[in-house]
Amino acid sequence: MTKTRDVAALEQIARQIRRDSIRMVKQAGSGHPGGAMGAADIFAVLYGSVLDNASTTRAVEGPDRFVLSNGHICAGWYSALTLAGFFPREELKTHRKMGARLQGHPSRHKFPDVVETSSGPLGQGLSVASGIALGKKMRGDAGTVFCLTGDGEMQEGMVWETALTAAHKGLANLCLIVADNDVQIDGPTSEIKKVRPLGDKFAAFGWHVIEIDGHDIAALLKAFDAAKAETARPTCIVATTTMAKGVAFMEDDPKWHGACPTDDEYERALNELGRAGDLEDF
Ligand SMILES: Cc1ncc(C[n+]2csc(CCOP(=O)(O)OP(=O)(O)O)c2C)c(N)n1
Repeated sequence: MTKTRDVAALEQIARQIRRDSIRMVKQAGSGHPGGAMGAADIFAVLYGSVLDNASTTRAVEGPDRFVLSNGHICAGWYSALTLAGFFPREELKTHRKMGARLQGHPSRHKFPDVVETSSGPLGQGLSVASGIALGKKMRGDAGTVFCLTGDGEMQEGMVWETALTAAHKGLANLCLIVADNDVQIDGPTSEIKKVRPLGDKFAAFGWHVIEIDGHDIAALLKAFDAAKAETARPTCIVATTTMAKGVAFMEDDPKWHGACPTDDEYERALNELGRAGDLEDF
């Protein structure tokens, strides 16, 4: 895929990621469509435009690097990786199958070419990303390390230890994106254990904070530009998202954190996302 800053083209990539996520969960009979669809615009902008990784066939080689910390939303990430050409799209149908490279939670052992660190246990990815960023800084290597987390994930104490460390070390080459949909597995994050306001918290920890609508492609492009231009502090992009964005009956319903659609729901979801331009190749 040629990198682009064209908003319409990136929106089309995001739509494909949403369709792929639903298809992958349906084919597996289980999985996590909501977070994957909610982060589709973030994945589309990262892989369709921002990440400097076109010079390698191994996504873990960079110079830019990406760590998916909220591993349960990997259907959307795997889709973005195929669109960026890192493995064949037909492999998407192996998602969550025994022995497959595309495990239901990303496995570094199964797929070392693209998975920086196995994820599923929440809270750990930012530590790994900041370690990679620190190594890069010490070697004087170019590139930015991006890490995606959920908002419920911010309840993990390890995240805040890393927030302290990354600011202390001045890791300007680290960019955290929080997909803040105010939904976690059991209900609204704000009712279970609130984490907002995330921007104020990261600013207090000494981070460069950018708060945006996580479905606004132009705002995402601008935010990633600002993160790459930052020279002193790590950046936290607080991206407000809607769980299962794009399909009205699924949106904002914690049920779709981890559920497989019925045949009827599946058809309705794909119809609402629209079939125009659908690659339909797996
Ligand atoms: C350490 C840890 N505790 C609990 C879980 C179980 N779990 C998986 S996803 C999830 C909810 C996370 O919420 P959020 O980060 O907001 O993700 P979203 O629901 O938006 O996809 C939980 C509690 C886990 N994977 N790891």
